[in-house]
Amino acid sequence: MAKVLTIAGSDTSSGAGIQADLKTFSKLGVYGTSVITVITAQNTRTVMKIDEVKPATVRAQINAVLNDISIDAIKVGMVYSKEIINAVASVLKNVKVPIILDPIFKASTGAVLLRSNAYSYFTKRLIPLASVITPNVVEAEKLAGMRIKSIVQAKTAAQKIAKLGAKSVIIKGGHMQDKYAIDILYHNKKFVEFKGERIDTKGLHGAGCMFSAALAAEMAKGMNVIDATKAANDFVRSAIMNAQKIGKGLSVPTLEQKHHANKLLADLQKAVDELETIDGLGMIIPESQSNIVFAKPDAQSINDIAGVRGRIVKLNGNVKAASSVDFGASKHVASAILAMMQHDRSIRSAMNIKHNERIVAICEELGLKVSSYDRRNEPQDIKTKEGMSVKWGIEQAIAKINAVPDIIYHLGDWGKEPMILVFGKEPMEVARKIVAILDRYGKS
Ligand code: PXL
Repeated sequence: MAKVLTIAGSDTSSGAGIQADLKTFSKLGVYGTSVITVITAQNTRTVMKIDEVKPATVRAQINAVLNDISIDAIKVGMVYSKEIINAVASVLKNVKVPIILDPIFKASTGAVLLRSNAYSYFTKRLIPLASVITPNVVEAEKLAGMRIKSIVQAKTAAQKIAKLGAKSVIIKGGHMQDKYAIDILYHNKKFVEFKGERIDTKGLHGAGCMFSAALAAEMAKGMNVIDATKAANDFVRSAIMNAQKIGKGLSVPTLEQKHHANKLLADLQKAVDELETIDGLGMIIPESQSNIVFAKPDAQSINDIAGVRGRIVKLNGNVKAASSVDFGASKHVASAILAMMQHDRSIRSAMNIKHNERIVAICEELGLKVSSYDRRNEPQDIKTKEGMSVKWGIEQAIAKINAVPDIIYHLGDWGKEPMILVFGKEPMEVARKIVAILDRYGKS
């Protein structure tokens, strides 16, 4: 496993600093180690106190890691004082692995994070050790001693910063257009531009730390600086899109729940894409069309369950998603999975298909556990309650075989089309079951 070291400050709110770095490493599948340079007392509103770790202790921490663990890349974040800079530089000057230097001058909340008398030490002792330096526009303006208002100026600034001794320079958001932000990478005397949808990082704390941490992680895995920049950009973009208000002040980019939510949507979309490629799938889609759903592990309501907006519809014998996947996009199939999850939390995905006796027989031939319920037995008081019918039916079907089935069908009722529900742990498993069913059905 690739191993990374971050040398940075502690942020009590975990939006930036050591805590953000370690979370980033973990998300990107590298092993993270950490050396703490300063302890900040801060939250999402303000930095209240900065306490320096003794320079000898900073040096000892770095040596403790490097003397034991074979580190593949090092990120340097907040260093604060000339004493700490000297301690860090004295050890890192003998190191051969890529060093990613993230200039940290000022907090988004305004606090000074590099003492003014330490600035010359930062440029003279640390920048020459950097494989990559990652300033934002404001930091790049200070380092290059010029204003940056255009792409041309950003490129000039990158060249000036490279002259301070960094091998590669990335100026983040080097040029802002209405819709796009352009990062400039200056590498081997050439420029590479990364044009992305403009994402507003105003009112955000910690995105820069995550970017340099992600860059270090990707380079530790062996990626070149161009690919690593692209990957780090994508990673931070997703963290920023998931930014949440954790406290009362600035939002922080998050890699937690909402990122999982995105992963869940992506997994569902993948299964939908797969279903769209299956020839003849339209054959087993009911008149009222289909949906496939995927529930969050702790789903409590249909808003915690993703489905295809506008359903999956028949098109020329195949199927097509009417729109994208989203939470709360399904009512019926989502209600079914909610009821199912009351009995088995691991069954989180389902899709409805057309009912006929042949399809039920095929499910049994395939060894799937099949159960059913009869809508005509549904009590009147349940029929009139929105969303209760499906729940009642699932309960009936589970009780009938005293187990959690793979397949539940019902034969319909006045105005209700007969239907089969295919269940699974995740959407790809459901898609595989559907493919197996169709395979036999198409041959019969
Ligand atoms: O976001 C810059 C940053 C980096 N490192 C530490 C910080 C901050 C911002 O407050 O506290 C430790």
